[in-house]
Amino acid sequence: MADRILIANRGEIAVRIIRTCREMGLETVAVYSSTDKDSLHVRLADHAVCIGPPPSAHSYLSVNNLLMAAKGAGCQAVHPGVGFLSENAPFARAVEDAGLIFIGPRPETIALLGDKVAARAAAQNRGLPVTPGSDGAVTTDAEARAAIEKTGFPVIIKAAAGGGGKGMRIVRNSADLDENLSIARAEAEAAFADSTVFIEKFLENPRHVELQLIADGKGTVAILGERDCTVQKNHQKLIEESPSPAVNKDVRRRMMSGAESLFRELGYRGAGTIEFLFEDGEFYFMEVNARIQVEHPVSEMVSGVDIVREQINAAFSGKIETQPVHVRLSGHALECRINALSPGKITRLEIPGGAGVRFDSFLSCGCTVPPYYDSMVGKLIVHDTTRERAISRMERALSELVIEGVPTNIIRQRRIIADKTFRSGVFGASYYESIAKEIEA
Ligand code: MV4
Repeated sequence: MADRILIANRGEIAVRIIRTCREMGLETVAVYSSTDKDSLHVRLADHAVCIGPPPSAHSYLSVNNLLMAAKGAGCQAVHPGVGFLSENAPFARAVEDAGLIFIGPRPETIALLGDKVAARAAAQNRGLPVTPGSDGAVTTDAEARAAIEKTGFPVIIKAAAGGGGKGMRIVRNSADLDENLSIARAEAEAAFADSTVFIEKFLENPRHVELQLIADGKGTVAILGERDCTVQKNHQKLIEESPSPAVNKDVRRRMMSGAESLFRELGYRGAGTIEFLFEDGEFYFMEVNARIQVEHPVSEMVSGVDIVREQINAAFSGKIETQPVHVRLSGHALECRINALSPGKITRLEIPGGAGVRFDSFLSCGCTVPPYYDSMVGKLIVHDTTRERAISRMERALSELVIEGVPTNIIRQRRIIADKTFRSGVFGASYYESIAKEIEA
């Protein structure tokens, strides 16, 4: 009997995972909240189980309901996807305690990397440069001031349990420090039930560059190049590409060497991403995402590796197919995230195609975009030989994409792709903000 995998997620990532499972001859069990009963992931899976009402706290975030579904459907393994419980160490542990395979890093690895203070120390120990800042957690005003003695202003206060921009505060002068520290600690406590924060020198206009790694859990680590995710609005990535237009061979080699060392030391298993800030030719470790990421297709397009397949390989057999020395990256890939600007029913859908074009989505004509979850409805990914050609191909593919019934960000993505600063490749964190007025007009 084929192995059966429960996909503990919804939307485009559930669809993405089901596709690879099907190609690997693995049976799939979808889970859905009542609002998602007609969703594409439910139709594509071999089996489907309702796990509760629409609010995610009672469905996609319910460890108990997910485990009941997995055991009831006779699953051997659980894939958490992205978001929801994908970086939740107690969930990974509960899956393993139920005698199932968790398709992701070991629970201890997730726990360590989820603590941004511990992750920063681990990275520093493996020789990765980190942003100047506090040596560990900061609780008192005096500890904060001691850290800032070394860094100077401006600084950024980040939550140890945070990540992805949640609960961050920029402080530009001494007078504002104490108040911001207490607000940051209160926000961290409210959001993550953990008030631990740390301090970093604030870089004014860095790029966001991250490495995609896959590892077998026993020290074999393959790196599928970098992704540049500098185009962000309110910490939400909008466009990702590989390779980065800003990273040269020397920077890439140094980044990769420290990253490989960190993942080997951790005995990391499965797919993971190391995020860096990059400014003035220097890179600084930011955090590790111990899961597959939304933007993984960009790395799949330049490497030819199926990252979901390698996650499953690592979890099931402790082996990956990719040999680290045989990774060959070719051409340039771009991804535009397609977001619904409000929920509703899709009345018309035209999907782009042709050479080098991929559309990962859960949309179909007549389906609904529910109000309860993430607004991302799809990702348009293109690949071509050079950045210039990938941009032309994205422009063409976006012009073919038609979604009616709900307003989307397609027109905004077309404006960014047409923008001369985007095309120049020379921009930093403040790029989106600087063009937001024209883009959102
Ligand atoms: C920073 C930073 C500047 N200095 N840390 C963290 C979460 C991620 N979403 C963005 N984060 C940042 N951390 C220090 N020490 C600026 C950002 C940042 C950013 C960085 C690169 C590209 C786009 C960005 C958009 C907003 C914030």
